[in-house]
Amino acid sequence: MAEWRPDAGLCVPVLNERDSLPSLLREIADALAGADYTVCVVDDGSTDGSAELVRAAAERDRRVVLLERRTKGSGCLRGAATRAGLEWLLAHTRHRVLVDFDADGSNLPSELEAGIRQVDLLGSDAAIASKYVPGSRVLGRPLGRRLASRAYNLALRLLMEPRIRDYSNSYRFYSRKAADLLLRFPAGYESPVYLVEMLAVWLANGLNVAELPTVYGDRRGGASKVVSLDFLRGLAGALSVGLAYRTGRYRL
Ligand SMILES: Nc1nc2c(ncn2[C@@H]2O[C@H](COP(=O)(O)OP(=O)(O)O)[C@@H](O)[C@H]2O)c(=O)[nH]1
Ligand SMILES: [Mg+2]
Repeated sequence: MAEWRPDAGLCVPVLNERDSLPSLLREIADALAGADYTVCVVDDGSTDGSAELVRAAAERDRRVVLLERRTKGSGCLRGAATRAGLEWLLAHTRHRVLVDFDADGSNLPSELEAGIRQVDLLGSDAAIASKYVPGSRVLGRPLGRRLASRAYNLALRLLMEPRIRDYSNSYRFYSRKAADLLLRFPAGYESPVYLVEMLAVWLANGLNVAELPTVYGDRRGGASKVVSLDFLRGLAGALSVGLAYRTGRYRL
């Protein structure tokens, strides 16, 4: 039998990440040397030259693709950006596994292969790089943010499925089947609440979701786009997704 090669489409939402993008693209290429992959970067009008940087990378390397969205409004639109990237990857590639990956240095490219393998070879429909399973570590995150994340996840475990420990990490791996299922639901939240909705769709429809240990570092540079007001809005949104989950709204 031929040796297994990772095969994945990575979707990377980007807003002003010029400082981390060059090393990130290099580290992804190193981690996936020998793999069949595409990195789809979705930029929402960065003003720091991120899009130009990715465009130049795409000219050198056909595995890198830049999607530029003309967005209106303010706040974090990362849910919509991720969905746009996912639609592009499903329409333009045949990758067997899709990966959501942040550009700020929080997600380690060295974990890509294990996540892709979990879905492609080990039978999970989706795998979350989970901050809260044995073996995981969270580095350099301020205490307030850690506590907020713990409380947020505890509330969601109580409302949805207690066995899922991390509803908020966006570093995720999933099959085309899981991706297709997401697209059968209208886009809901644009903010990070979309992360909870993705899980609501998968869990409500009996998909098999695994959690893998991860080392989560806080962003390496630049500013988070999530501010306190976003957090409160996010909490309200997540709780309403949790309640809708309980009433069966996400079941097909
Ligand atoms: N395309 C796009 N990307 C975004 C937007 N907001 C955040 N991002 C990207 O999404 C990823 C995670 O954002 P971040 O601010 O680190 O959120 P946090 O990890 O929850 O603090 C990073 O790669 C950001 O550049 C947005 O409105 N549009
Ligand atoms: Mg981040």
